[in-house]
Amino acid sequence: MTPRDDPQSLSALEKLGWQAFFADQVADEDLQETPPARVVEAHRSGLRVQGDGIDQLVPPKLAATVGDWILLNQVLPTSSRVLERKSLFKRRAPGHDRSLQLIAANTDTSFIVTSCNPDFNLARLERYLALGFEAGVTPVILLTKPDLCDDPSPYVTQAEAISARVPVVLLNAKSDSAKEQLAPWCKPGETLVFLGSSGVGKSTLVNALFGKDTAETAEIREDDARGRHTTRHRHMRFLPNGCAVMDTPGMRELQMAEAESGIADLFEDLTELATQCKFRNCKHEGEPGCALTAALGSGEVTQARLDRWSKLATEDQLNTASLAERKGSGKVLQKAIRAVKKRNKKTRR
Ligand SMILES: Nc1nc2c(ncn2[C@@H]2O[C@H](COP(=O)(O)OP(=O)(O)O)[C@@H](O)[C@H]2O)c(=O)[nH]1
Ligand SMILES: [Mg+2]
Ligand SMILES: [Zn+2]
Repeated sequence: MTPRDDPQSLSALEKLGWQAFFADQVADEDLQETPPARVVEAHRSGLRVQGDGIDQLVPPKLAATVGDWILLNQVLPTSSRVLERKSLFKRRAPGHDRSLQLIAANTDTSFIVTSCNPDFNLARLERYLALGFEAGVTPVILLTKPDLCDDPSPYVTQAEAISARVPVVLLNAKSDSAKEQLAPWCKPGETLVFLGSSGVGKSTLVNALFGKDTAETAEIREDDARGRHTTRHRHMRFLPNGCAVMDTPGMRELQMAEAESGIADLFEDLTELATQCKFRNCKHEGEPGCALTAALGSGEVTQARLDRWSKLATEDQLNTASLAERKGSGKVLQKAIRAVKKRNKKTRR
């Protein structure tokens, strides 16, 4: 066992996923005054944070999410400093509120879970993957429930065709081998997140990793009104080897925002082809000299995939612009306030 693999040699903070990336952002004096703590649960009522000898709730005002590292301001917890993130999985919040919703911070691997059944949906999978790439995390597709279908191979083929950069693992979440199959990603000091629709097996996989029922799966709690108990809030638990594991509830709507580079990474080949179109503002709708139209003609690219790409890209542009506008109006407002203050000062003189 190398020291890094020996959980005994990890400090309390390292067991929570503290890495050099975070330590480098903090001066030693600050560590005393405002100790580091990690957000391990997100509820409507606030964020649960844990550190060396710390376990408390911070009111929801703090702009942080599960996985974040903060320097806990013990006098005014909502004024704690959120450390720069290694990675951030975010989406446009559902509903009319066009703001961003932070889902998971500082994860090293994001498992995108989906099942071998008719709920399998390429377009939805691509949304998760694009946001995963945008987050700066390695996405891995986990295909569950192979035991409940006659032939899982068409699902594997489709999943593997999405991107050469995304590994695909076929696994029965309820089997003994699940833990072993995920072991290559369960490293000490690293953080994993399980993402995907409700019912695909995320909590079952978390349970498989822990070897006991730490997460809640749909079948254990029978007292629930509908005989179901599903994950309601995002939370993180720690494996004995010092690997942090995050479980999330299913997200019905996964809207793109600020995900341009993630979409470009996922559709790498199309993005590259688009640079060869004759016109810079080519819409790839049959304009002369369009490299994508040519690729469609040769069968190199399918219309369905091209459509999914342009739908995501357009949605992202619109949502990103509306976010920028919101941010912009904030700045305009601040500028206006400053101008008024300045004027008031002058008139007082
Ligand atoms: N047979 C079989 N059942 C599974 C598998 N994965 C999950 N399930 C079942 O699917 C249901 C939903 O699983 P759960 O982990 O709660 O899904 P979550 O909403 O993604 O957390 C539960 O009844 C699980 O036992 C699998 O690979 N094979
Ligand atoms: Mg769950
Ligand atoms: Zn074109």
